[in-house]
Amino acid sequence: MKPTITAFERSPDRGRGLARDMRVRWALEEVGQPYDVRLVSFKEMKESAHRKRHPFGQIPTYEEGDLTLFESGAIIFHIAERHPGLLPDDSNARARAITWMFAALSTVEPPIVERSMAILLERDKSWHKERLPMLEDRVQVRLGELSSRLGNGDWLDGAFSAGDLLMVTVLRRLDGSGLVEKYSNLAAYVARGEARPAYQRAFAAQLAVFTGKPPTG
Ligand SMILES: N[C@@H](CCC(=O)N[C@@H](CS)C(=O)NCC(=O)O)C(=O)O
Repeated sequence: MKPTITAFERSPDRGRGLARDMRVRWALEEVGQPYDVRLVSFKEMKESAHRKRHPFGQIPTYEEGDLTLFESGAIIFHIAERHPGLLPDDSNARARAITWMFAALSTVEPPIVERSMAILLERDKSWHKERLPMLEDRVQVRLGELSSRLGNGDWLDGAFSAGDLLMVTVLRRLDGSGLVEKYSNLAAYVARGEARPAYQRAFAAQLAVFTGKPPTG
């Protein structure tokens, strides 16, 4: 059954692929599953029809027959469980890949989001300039640790997995900050993810929403 996901009708990132529907699109492209997209405005996201899909009035959501899911990590786990290609068959390798999914969402993403939110919402506060270096330090600590673990590897643990998919999308949220570029292996890791044909298709599809023109290529 063809799933339907939700995405911003007009993404605040202007098509840079930083919104979390991008990770769901990418996962669906990796496993070759076609999907439909329901675009929602900020107003619609907070209305009861959408809150039935997503209790917190956010995107992305995922509908497939009777099943409705929210939380990008849970959606990607669901996709990875039902299709080959995003989680290894070996049970220990699979458990480690799932661990990287959690690491991306619960250890690496929070300080990155906190920094972005501070820049977005607290720029005019008198204490912003004092707080920002502390938030950036927290991000740098995580990036340094991740960089050490990745070393010369192409991916975090053997073959590309849903853990890498989430980690790359999380690191992409630092786009334009120059922070990832301080770690050449992390910058190469993100570029490796972005070079995947499935990523390219997903990126083109979300960009087409913003430009109003069909994806090319
Ligand atoms: N933990 C959630 C976060 C969802 C989230 O923050 N979505 C953003 C878009 S990337 C959103 O809908 N923001 C609008 C809002 O919160 O009002 C997930 O991973 O799906």
